Amino acid sequence: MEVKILLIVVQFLLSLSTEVDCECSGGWISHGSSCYLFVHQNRHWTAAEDYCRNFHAYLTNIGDYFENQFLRTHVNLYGNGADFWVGATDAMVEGGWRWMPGFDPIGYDDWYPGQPNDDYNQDCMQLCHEFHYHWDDDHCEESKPFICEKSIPGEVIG
Ligand SMILES: [Ca+2]
Ligand SMILES: [Ca+2]
Ligand SMILES: [Ca+2]
Repeated sequence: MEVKILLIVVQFLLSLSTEVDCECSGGWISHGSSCYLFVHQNRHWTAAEDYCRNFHAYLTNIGDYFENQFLRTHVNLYGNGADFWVGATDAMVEGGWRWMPGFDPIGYDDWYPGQPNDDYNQDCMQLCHEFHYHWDDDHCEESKPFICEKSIPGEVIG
């Protein structure tokens, strides 16, 4: 019962943050200085990146704790138990994780304990359901849902 009430409160807060937003177009959700699209279609990592680019967006870059918590809360409520691709890869240099497309090194991080483990060459980052949506590396050619992000015009990319 208490969990149910908590979920209702969280959903209410999420709906508030959506309602006050005048910047994001239909289907996109506002948080901070960005708009996010949670795409419930299975694509491999590169195809997911292409999909986001079609919207002048990119696979989400997670810059801080608050952005991470926003994304984790959302997929926890609405993710249907799926894993979600996000925008970092170490395909160029093993262990040299970068946010695409800007090649920005990872600052804040939220890897699940023991990850990234590069298990049989895992080079793409996901929010992993099994790991309570903390970060994990997985095989880029696997198909799964993903999250696009674009910065609100006039604001700095975060
Ligand atoms: Ca971001
Ligand atoms: Ca790797
Ligand atoms: Ca892994």
